[in-house]
Amino acid sequence: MIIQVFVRYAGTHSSRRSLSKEELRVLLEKELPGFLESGEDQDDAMEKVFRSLDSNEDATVSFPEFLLLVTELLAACHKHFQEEGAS
Ligand SMILES: [Ca+2]
Repeated sequence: MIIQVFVRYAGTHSSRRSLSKEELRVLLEKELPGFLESGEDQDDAMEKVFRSLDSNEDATVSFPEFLLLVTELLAACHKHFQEEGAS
């Protein structure tokens, strides 16, 4: 499922095997509404997310780089549910 999401958005421009900054933005907006705060800070937030994911600094996010985001999100969700269960 994660692969399908990646391929669907990666294929809209340029290379099908990586996400440009614009493709990542669209993916986050469509699949994770609320992940990026709306408003003036959105560009900054997007820039930070993109740079933190693009570890080899080639200005695209490859699938392994994208998985880092997914891993972080899953870890955050898991932590959230653990805390809910503990209270
Ligand atoms: Ca990269």
